Amino acid sequence: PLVHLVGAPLDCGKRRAGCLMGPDAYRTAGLARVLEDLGYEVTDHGNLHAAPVEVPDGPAHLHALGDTIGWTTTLQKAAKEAIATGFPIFLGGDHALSLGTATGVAAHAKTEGRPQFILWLDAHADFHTPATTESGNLHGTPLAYLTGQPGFDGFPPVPAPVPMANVCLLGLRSVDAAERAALQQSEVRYHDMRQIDELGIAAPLRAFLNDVAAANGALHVSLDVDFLDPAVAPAVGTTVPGGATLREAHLVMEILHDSGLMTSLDLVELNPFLDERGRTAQVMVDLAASGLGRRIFDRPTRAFT
Ligand code: DIR
Ligand code: MN
Ligand code: MN
Ligand code: MN
Repeated sequence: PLVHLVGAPLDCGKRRAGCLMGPDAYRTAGLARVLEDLGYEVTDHGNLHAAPVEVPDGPAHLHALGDTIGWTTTLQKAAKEAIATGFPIFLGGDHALSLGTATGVAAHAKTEGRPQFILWLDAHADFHTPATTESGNLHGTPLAYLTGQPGFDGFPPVPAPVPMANVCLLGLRSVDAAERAALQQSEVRYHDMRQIDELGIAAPLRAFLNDVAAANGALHVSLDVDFLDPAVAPAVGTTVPGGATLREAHLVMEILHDSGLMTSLDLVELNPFLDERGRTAQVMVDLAASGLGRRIFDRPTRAFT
């Protein structure tokens, strides 16, 4: 099987700089070698750049609108191409990356007659529209865009909007008022950390994956560094305490691999400028490895009864 590594050093989705170094941090942490050791053929496509766009006169509160539109154009096309021949891993870059990657892979799924599903692993809901965002940071908007919400003037049209019911958020613990209201009125599934504390992380994930399998869906997974607790993943500008443990995150990725359903993956929001001796980059590489089949043992050992 073929894995495409697509470097997307975009840093336009929020104000704090540093995510532009993300793709090279993943390379330095050995992502390609780890995947080759798992038996994949790996092609590293290097780092892409934003398509030049005329900077639209958007609302003044939106940060780096033109740059974000340019990246969305580039990544939508790159994602469509990459997923046609293999398993793409998009190396971010901040979460504005998914404006392009998720809509690109969804366009491909549509050509195959398969419904697209989205698993969003994040402390945040990223469900703002340009009209509701208070920060003006467009990394907080990809889920609204990819589900076809209005207000994204100047962005490329969404070729295949993902139905709200096909979206699952896991790990929430920082949701703005407008997002909270919109989510509660929508068919999006969302599981906050409190629910994960009570149910464990496997149960809601398995329920979602059952629906993906029943629909013969394609599954795009978007992994934000801040899904993890800052104690294990400090290299992100928007740390929120009380996140997933290292084992909860690995379990998610291991279950995803067992399911055979994941068709594409974003690794986003890593800010190497904030890291400690590369440990967050290493954690993200290890999680990708679990998602692509790294195992402690090849078969389960006998359970305690
Ligand atoms: C906040 C933070 N909800 C915003 N969002 C994200 O600016 O809209 N932080 N995605 O990582
Ligand atoms: Mn395909
Ligand atoms: Mn995010
Ligand atoms: Mn986040």
